[in-house]
Order: sequence, then structure tokens, then C-alpha cells
Amino acid sequence: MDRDYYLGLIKSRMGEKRYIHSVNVSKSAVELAKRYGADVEKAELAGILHDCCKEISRDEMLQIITNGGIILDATEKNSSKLWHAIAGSVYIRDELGINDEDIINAVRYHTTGREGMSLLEKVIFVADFIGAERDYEDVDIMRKKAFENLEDAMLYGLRFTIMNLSQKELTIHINAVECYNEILNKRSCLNDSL
Ligand code: DGI
Ligand code: FE
Ligand code: FE
Repeated sequence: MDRDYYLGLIKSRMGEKRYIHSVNVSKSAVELAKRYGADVEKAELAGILHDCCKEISRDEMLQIITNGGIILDATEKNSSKLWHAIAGSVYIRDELGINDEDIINAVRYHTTGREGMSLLEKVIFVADFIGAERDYEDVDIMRKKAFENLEDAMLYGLRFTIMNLSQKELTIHINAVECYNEILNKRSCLNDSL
């Protein structure tokens, strides 16, 4: 993997803060990949690239998405925060020529998660929450969970996101809800027993 090439590329597409975040996510992704047995090189690359379309204009994001043949659902249309992940997955496929489906999906679903995520997708989803520059209130709990049990960490991250969005009366994407439900449904206890 040409690490320096991809680092240079994302550096030219974003500000210093976002660049540092991307490098940190890639480092966390490598650590998680080692911990859980995911492909370390793919984790590093997906981490570097996951926010590669975060700081381009909304028009550009939409153009990339349309060119990639993706039709947004109603929630995606109304939530511009979701566009960078979808645009990023198209960009790395069509502009950078990355043809690894798992890396493409890890970028595409890093914001919402989805049902049936691969190990690499989970690693990137969680790494995004624990990069070294993150300093939200419960980041230490999240970091601990991330290395103890990947799905516990995902659940914690999803709860955090879903609570934040609903408090602000913002839409919650179906992929986030399905990801959240899947984790709980896999657990043996009855859902309504509490
Ligand atoms: O790109 P980052 O800032 O590193 O993090 P991210 O890709 O997880 O994006 C977080 C933003 O996306 C945050 O402002 C909340 C928003 N978001 C995450 N899940 C959903 C969502 N927005 C909507 N409307 N629905 C979701 O399910
Ligand atoms: Fe992101
Ligand atoms: Fe990110």
C-alpha cells in the first residue's frame, strides 16, 4: 500500500484538523485490526480514506454520488452529514481505482453502520470514535470497550449517535437503526424483559 501517496492525497483535500483525524483513525483502525484479526493494511487504508470527501462542497458530493449511480433515499437526501461517506466510497472506487469491495463498504457505511457489517467495516466504524484527538465526555469508556468487545463498542457508539440525533429532532438513518437492532437481537435475552 502506498501510504504516503494516499496521505498526500487526503492532505490536499482537507484542512489540518480533518487530516490529523484521518491519520488518527487509521492508527486506531490498525490497532483494532490487530486486536480482532482484520486485514491490517486494508484497515490502515480505509482509515486514511474514510473522510476523504468530508470537506468538499455539498454540490461536489452530490455530483460524485450521482455519477456513481447511487440514488439517495429520503433520509439521505435530507441529511447532508451522510453524504461524505457515500461520496467517499464512490470517489475511492471511481477516481482512485480502489476495487476492494470491503474497503469501499467500510468507507460507505462508516457514519451510520448497517446490518451485516464485515469485520473491517466494524473496525472503521469504531476507529472513527476513538482516534487520539477525540475528546467527548465518554471517550475513555469507548476506547476501553473498543478493545474489549467490538460489538459492545458499536452499540455504545450507536446509542451515542442515536440519542444525540433524536435530542435534536434529527432523522435517524435506517442503517443505523438496523445495525443497532441487529446487535441487540443477537443477544439471547428477551428484548422486553426489562
Ligand atoms: O465524519 P466524522 O465527523 O468523523 O464522523 P461521522 O462520519 O460519524 O459523521 C458524524 C455526523 O453524521 C454527525 O454530525 C451525526 C451524523 N449522523 C450519523 N448518523 C446519522 C447522522 N445523521 C443522520 N441524519 N442520521 C444518522 O443516522
Ligand atoms: Fe465521517
Ligand atoms: Fe471520521
